[in-house]
Amino acid sequence: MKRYYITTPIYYVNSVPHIGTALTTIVADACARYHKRRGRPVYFLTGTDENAPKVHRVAQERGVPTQQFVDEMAEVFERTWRALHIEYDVFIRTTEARHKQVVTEVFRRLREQGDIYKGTYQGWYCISCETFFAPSKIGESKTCPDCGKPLEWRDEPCYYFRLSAYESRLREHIAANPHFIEPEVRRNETLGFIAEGLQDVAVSRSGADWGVPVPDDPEAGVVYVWFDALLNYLTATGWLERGEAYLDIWPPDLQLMGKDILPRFHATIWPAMLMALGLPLPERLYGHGWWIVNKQKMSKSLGNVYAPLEVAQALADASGCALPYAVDAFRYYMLREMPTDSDAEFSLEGVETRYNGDLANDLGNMLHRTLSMMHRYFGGRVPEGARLEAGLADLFAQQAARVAEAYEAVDFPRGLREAWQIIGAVNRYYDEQAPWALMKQGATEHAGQVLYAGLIAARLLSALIEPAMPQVAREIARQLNIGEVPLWHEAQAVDAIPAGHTLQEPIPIFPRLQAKPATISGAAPAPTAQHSVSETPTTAQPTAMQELITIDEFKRIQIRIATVKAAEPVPKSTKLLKLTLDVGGEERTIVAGIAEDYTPEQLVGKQIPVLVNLQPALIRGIVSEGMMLAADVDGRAVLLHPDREVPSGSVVR
Ligand code: ME8
Repeated sequence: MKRYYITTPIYYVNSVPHIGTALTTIVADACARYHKRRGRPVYFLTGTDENAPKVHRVAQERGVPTQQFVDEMAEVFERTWRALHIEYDVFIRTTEARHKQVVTEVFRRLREQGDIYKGTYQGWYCISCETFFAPSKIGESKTCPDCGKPLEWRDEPCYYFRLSAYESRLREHIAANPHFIEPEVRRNETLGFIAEGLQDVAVSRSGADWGVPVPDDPEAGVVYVWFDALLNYLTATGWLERGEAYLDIWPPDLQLMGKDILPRFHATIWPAMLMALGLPLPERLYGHGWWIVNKQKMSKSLGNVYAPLEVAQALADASGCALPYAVDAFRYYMLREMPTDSDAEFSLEGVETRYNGDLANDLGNMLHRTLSMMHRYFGGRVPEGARLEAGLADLFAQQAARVAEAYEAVDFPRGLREAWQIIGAVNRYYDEQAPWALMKQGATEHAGQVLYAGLIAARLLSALIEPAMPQVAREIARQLNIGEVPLWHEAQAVDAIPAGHTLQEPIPIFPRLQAKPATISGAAPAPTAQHSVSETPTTAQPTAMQELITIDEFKRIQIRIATVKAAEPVPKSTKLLKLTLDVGGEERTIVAGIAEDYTPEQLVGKQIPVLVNLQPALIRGIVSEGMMLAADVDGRAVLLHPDREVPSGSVVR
């Protein structure tokens, strides 16, 4: 059976992994895991692009032999991907002998059949993008049309690949295969690129001494790095040494990359090379958008490049979450906020908001309250007669189908949103049915039935979220005591946890972030809370469990005395006031619904209790960082004051 073949680009090793390369790799890993969970054999390839002139140049600048440099850097990539729970089947390196053999063989074949021919190259080259540009694309400034850096003039004998000969076949293929290039915006970009007319591509560089030598012509230098790099996808299937057997992997089913390397390289040169070789083309090329930071492109000079493991570690430190689960939380953020058609803003505040909202409040809380009540009321054993209500069973099945549909389309934001509908449904069900009240009334069997919904939902979710959060999925399965995370179709069974089944003690997977928002930002760029907070429904607090809490639970609530420094009405609202508070020397903004009971003047200078560790919420465009507490008298707010003036920031306990 042919394996479902998924690839990421191979990354240049002159810089370390960042949230951009992590995005493509995590999306690929999530796709690979999803298809495996569906029971399909998968072949997942990633690796490093090591023959580029810029890689050689950086090694030289650092005074390290280039081979040693690429060895060390490839190791950094492999270590990082493993730490991010990336489960690739093959890690390819373009300095491997087997790859160089493939490049040599392809070059020879295409030259023999006339698709590669010798000429001279006169023109401009961008070493940063490793790209030759036609004179028509370059203005007076002689800077790269893609990255803006200065171009180098080249005047050298050179081999060309006859790309122009494939223009009409490429157009036809794209027209006949609507899923060949996704999302649609990339397809249009590619068609636009082809419409400008395809020129033959220079595929050798003379005078270079790092890379794959042009076969049988030592004077010609080395093979152009993109011609070399694209062939990695073929090398990894064993095309050269496995005879027809390589067809158990080839062609790629899904090639993932960022939008910058799709139209010209992956959707034009690459398929044309395969057409020239007479090989089947990839089924689908998917180009995601870019992360931007503070509305700007990430770049070393701006100092806004984030390292994925540092983000995960900071999240673990700030929350007390175990590192593997913080890594999964980072993966969740990457997929939930993934830029698909357009670019998306990456921010640490966004990571925190998703963590506290979707993971601690929603998923973590649902699992924890289900298992806690199961232990409290039923000694941790599934009671007799528990079964899932038909309405919920239908909803779970429908949501699982929607998640699958979205994952197939590489639309993880949608897939995860659909999965979270299940959590919302269970939390609402608990609130409506109030199993704690049922227990008090002696309706034990009914209470068991209600809680069974949480167990079945958690089991199903372990499978649905596994592509995004593999370690968390495993931990859910462990706490449910069901062994392995179920396969996709097994996960749909609504009676899979039998009466008498023993559950493990609940252990919170995602402790709520205790410190105030933006704790993990540290040395990070200026906050961009606006974007990330607005994506989240205003503090979607989980439906509170109407039952007694422990002293430890109470200790997690931080209330402090704040002094109101300024107060003003919120535009277009009759109920809201924006308060600027001093909390022990720290300034905070909160939005309070007391405009009908107090004027701004009555509030300034007052000391009031404020819940300070509440997840921030975006209210009428204002980020509210806490909640003032007041007595509720028939729906009217009545202020609470300390008995005498106290230092601002005093703890209330
Ligand atoms: O291009 N947001 O390698 P590369 C999202 N070696 N994705 C980003 C990004 C950002 N801010 N910055 C970079 C190469 N990327 C070649 C590939 S394949 C035969 C050869 C993505 O190390 C970018 O779009 O420059 C691309 O998919 C990947 O990181 C490239 O990394």
